[in-house]
Amino acid sequence: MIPKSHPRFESLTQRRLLVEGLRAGATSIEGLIAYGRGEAFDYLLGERTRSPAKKAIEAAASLMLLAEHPVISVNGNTSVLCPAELVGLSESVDAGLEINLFHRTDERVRAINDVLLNHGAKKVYGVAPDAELSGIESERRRVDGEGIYSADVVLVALEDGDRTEALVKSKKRVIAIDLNPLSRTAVAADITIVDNVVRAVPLLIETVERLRILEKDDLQDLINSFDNQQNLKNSISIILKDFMGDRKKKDST
Ligand code: PTJ
Repeated sequence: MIPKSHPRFESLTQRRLLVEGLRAGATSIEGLIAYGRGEAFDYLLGERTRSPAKKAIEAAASLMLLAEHPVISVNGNTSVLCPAELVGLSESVDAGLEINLFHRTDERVRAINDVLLNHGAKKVYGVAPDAELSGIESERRRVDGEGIYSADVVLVALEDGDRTEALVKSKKRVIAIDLNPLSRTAVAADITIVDNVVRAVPLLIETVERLRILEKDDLQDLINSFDNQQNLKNSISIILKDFMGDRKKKDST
C-alpha cells in the first residue's frame, strides 16, 4: 500500500495503476516507458496544471461543445489512468469513445473494452475497426467508420505524432493531452493541453460544465483566440523559468 502521506503519492499511484493495467492485459509494456517520459515532464512542470494548460482546456472544452461528432481516443495508458473520467467526459459532451492502439492485439482491445464498460461506457468504438486512416502504416490506422473515421473533433492523449499528423491531414480538429510540449503530437495538434491526463480530463469536464451556458459565438471566440504554438512556448517558458530557479513566480503560473 502506498501511504497517502508519501510526498510522491500521486505519482506512485499512477505507476501502480499502470502496473496493474499491465497485469490485467490493458496496458502495454511500452506504455510504462511512455509514462516515464511523461512523468519526467510532469516533474518539470511542478506536477500541477499550469496556466497555459488551463487556457488550452478552455479552448478544448469549447471545441468539444461545438463539435458535431467528437470522439475520444483511448489507449492502454489512458484506459487505466482515468477510465471513469474519460467515460464522464464522453457523456458530458456526447462524444464517442474509441479504442485505438499502437501495440494492438485482440486481447488488449478486449481488456480495455472491459475496463470502459465496467466504468459505465454504453458504447465503445474501435473493437472491430472497419476503416483506415490514410497516411499512417501503424496499427493506429485502423479506426471505426462510425467513430474516429467520421469524427470532426478527436481528443488524443499519450499519442504518437504520426497519427496526430494523419488526423490533422484528414481535416479533423485534434485536441492532444501531452506532457511533452516539444513532441510532434503537441506541435501538430490544433489544441495541446500540456498536462497530465489524470488532471486534465477532470478539469476538462469541469470546464465543459462552466462553459456550457455560453452562446456558440462566444465558444467560437475562445477557440479563435487560442494560439497553440504560442501556448506551447508559454509551457516551455514555465519549465525554463522554474529550472533557472525562478520559483517565487511558480504560484502565479
Ligand atoms: O496502448 P498503446 O498500444 O496505444 O500504446 C500507447 C503508447 C503510450 C505506448 C504510445 O502511444 C507511445 O509510445 O507513446 P509515446 O510516443 O511514448 O508518446 C507518449 C507521450 O505522452 C509522450 O510525449 C509523453 O511525454 C506523454 N505522456 C506520458 N504520460 C503522460 C503523458 N501525457 C499526459 N499524461 C500522462 N500521464
